[in-house]
Amino acid sequence: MTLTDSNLKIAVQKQGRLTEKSLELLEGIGLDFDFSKDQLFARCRNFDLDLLFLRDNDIPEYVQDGVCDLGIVGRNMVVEKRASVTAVQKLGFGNCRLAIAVPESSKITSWQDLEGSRIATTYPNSLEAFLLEKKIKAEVICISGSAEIAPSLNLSDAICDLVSSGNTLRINGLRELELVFESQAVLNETKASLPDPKRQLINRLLLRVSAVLKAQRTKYVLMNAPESALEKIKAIIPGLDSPTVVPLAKPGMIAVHSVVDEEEFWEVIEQLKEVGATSILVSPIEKLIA
Ligand code: PRT
Repeated sequence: MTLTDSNLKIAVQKQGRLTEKSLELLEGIGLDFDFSKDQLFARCRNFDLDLLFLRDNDIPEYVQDGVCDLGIVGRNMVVEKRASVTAVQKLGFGNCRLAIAVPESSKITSWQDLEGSRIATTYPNSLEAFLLEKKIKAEVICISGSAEIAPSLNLSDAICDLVSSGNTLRINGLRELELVFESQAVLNETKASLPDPKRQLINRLLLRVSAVLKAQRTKYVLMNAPESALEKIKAIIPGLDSPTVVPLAKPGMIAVHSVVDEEEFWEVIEQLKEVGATSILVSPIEKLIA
């Protein structure tokens, strides 16, 4: 099997923290692949698309150079590689932050104290940009992994690394000092010019991605309420355009169907109960196409 030029090419991490969720997303938008563990690319059975499995630090450049049309990778990698790509969609997984940390016992208590210090990192470009912005002169020590060990080996006074739960810092006796930036997995598009058929394929794909992500962020809500409460309910949940309202067999009662954002879900439910909604039924949404 070989790659087809006219097919859309999308890169995902071959093996790592972003792989499973990236493949889940692609399956969630209806793409059907057949591949084995060691394959470097896979042909999609029901869309003109090839999936490329790459190291995550190679993906930003592949997308920048147009070798791949799209790529799923952490924002941290795009920033570090200074890749010129278009971030088309934040994907809501792979959440982490690039942060500076120091040993618990360190006299360094704020970023200003980093002046003259040695900072070990696998993110030299991002760290240098941070130091430049803060006008701090510090020695950047590039290492290829396990930055957390550097202070105990007296290789550095601080580290700059990705943090998610903070457990690795704690286990290694480090405390977080300063946020450099937040990151999550992002769908990136090449800035290279693309022929019209490929552009159309991208648009079709993006519509599907946004439908799945919107559905993940929302819940379908169905409730009974007195007809007199309708205006108040409408004010609480504006819905997609407006809620669906169905009269019930009991006079003066209605059923209202709508969509509620996951983030404000509990506040909305509490407010609905206050204005008289009962039998509130909540279900997940598979896809939401506005
Ligand atoms: O082999 P390849 O080059 O493809 O991948 P990799 O091994 O370099 O990367 P991988 O799979 O570890 O991470 C891929 C991406 O996941 C990163 O580029 C981030 O976008 C994202 N991500 C999210 C993370 C983390 N969370 C994370 N916690 N990447 C790494 N970590 C490491 C961090 O470096 C530190 O060592 O986890 C440790 C800290 O975790 P906590 O939970 O203890 O704070």
